[in-house]
Amino acid sequence: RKRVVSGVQPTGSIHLGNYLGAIKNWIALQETYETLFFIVDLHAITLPYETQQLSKATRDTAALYLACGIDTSKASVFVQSHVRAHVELMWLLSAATPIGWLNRMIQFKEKSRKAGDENVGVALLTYPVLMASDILLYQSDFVPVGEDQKQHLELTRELAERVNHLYGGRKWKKLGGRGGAIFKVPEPLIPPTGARVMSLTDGLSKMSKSAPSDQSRINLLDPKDVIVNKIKRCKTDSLPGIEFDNPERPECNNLLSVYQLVSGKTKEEVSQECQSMNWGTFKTVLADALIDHLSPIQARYEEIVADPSYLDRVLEDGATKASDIADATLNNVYQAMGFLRR
Ligand code: AQP
Repeated sequence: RKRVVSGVQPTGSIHLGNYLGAIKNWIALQETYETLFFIVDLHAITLPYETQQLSKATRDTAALYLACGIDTSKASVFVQSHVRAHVELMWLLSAATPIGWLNRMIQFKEKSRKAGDENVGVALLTYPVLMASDILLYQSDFVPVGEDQKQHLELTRELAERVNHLYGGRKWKKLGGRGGAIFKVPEPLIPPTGARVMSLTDGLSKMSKSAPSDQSRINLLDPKDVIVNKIKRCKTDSLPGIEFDNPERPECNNLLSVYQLVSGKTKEEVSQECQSMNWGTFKTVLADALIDHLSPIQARYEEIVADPSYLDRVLEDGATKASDIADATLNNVYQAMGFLRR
């Protein structure tokens, strides 16, 4: 079976964007592909973070993966830092990564411009090399990517080809290796449209864990009254009716898309149902649909966290399975790069 890997950073509470844009799609992927889903804690330290929060956020994220429907009989779930090969391969890959490639990354440019050179760690620059390591270690065939990660995946592909060219093939064979490509070159898996969820307070910026205002997002673990309140207070407009795809009404399009995704209805059904509603009525319908969709996830989450040893076992098993694959790739890379074997 073809292999797919993906992960979410434990940088805060998992919100509706992470769920509808990533985790919910994984549930379908685990039926078709061999899947590895990890919590990318090593990426979570690239910007200033709370040391007191990291391990809790990591466990909570893992528990939410399971609560949302990731099935450990089908997928491996693990914590990135528990598989040491990620960091090791990253160093080896760094040696083959031109600095120019990293300097061109839009996310680096944006984030470093905001914080200033003296305030950002080198890890913000080298983040895409760690991401390449996350993907290439598992010889992944496909990687689900949102718009903002496309450039990083392209770098991963170029890096895989460069390493295959620099160290693979006959050169590797001469060193006693199998020869051929060291890494599989992964393809992007573009998620279904409409899965980019925007902020509740600004329909033009994406819903994000790190946005300062909690009012801007629905967290998967928000209690019912908080969901009702956030939807009541979210940004709207004064135009009549509720409609998709009107560029003048980004908030309206966003909330309608969210309603479509959580209700499981088609775009046409939702259009028909909501076109003549006023904001008050639509907000009640949306809040109810959100609560109906999230309540079972929240109930499963509570069950999972009530038994910490269960989660420990899941993460332990996941890390063992992942390490088997990762170590095989890492050993090949050491060999192909000419290192003395232990
Ligand atoms: N608003 C969103 N709509 C759709 N998909 C989203 N994702 C994130 N926000 C939205 C998807 O969630 C996955 C995990 O993202 P991440 O944790 O690696 O980091 P991110 O994309 O930077 O997510 P956040 O929530 O905005 O975190 P912070 O604030 O820490 O940067 C990815 O697949 C992403 O596409």
